[in-house]
Amino acid sequence: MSDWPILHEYAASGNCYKIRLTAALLETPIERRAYDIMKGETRTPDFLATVNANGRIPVLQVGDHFLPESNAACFYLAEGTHLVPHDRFERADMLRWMFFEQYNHEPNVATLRFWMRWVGEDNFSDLQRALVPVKQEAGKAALALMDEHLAERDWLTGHDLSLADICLYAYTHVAEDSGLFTLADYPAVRRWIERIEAEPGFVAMEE
Ligand SMILES: N[C@@H](CCC(=O)N[C@@H](CS)C(=O)NCC(=O)O)C(=O)O
Repeated sequence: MSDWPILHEYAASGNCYKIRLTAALLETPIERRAYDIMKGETRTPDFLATVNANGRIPVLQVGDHFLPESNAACFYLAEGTHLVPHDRFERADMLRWMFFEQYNHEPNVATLRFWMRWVGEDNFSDLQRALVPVKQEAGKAALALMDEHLAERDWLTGHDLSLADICLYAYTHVAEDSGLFTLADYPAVRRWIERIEAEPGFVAMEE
């Protein structure tokens, strides 16, 4: 086993991508192990017993330790670097946006991307069909809140790029994949996306 952290992942997942992007921006080498979530490879008894009892990727493996939850993995890689603000309030504010991502943004913007592109409308359950407009409305609210905030500043917190930007970029820049969001409605978000993509070391998401 190498000394590098190992990312257990599914390449098209934004939650996995945000960890690869953090590692790339920090020039931190990581190994990658692929699982096909469409074939239930994160639900096998072996995966549940050894990698993540919650049956999901991403998981960052550090030696014998396994760290599920994408934003925790980003934090593990970035602590002590320029991607985590030194100022105490800004550091907490960065976490605020990372919690916002997991509560207000990802369950709507990312879930609709997965439902529309991977599951397919023809295969929706009644519950999924009923939830689409609810999640679309909530996703729009999350994007509008980001847009309003970014209209007056370059980065979500402080004066520089931080994990808050990386974690929210992951699913924001592909929000249109679901066909249910239009990024042109959020001009400040679009300019922020361009700023992130111009960062030295930036790597694009993989399909
Ligand atoms: N809150 C978790 C979400 C993890 C998650 O939902 N992973 C999805 C892919 S993005 C997954 O593993 N799905 C496969 C499954 O649930 O079986 C994180 O941020 O890492």
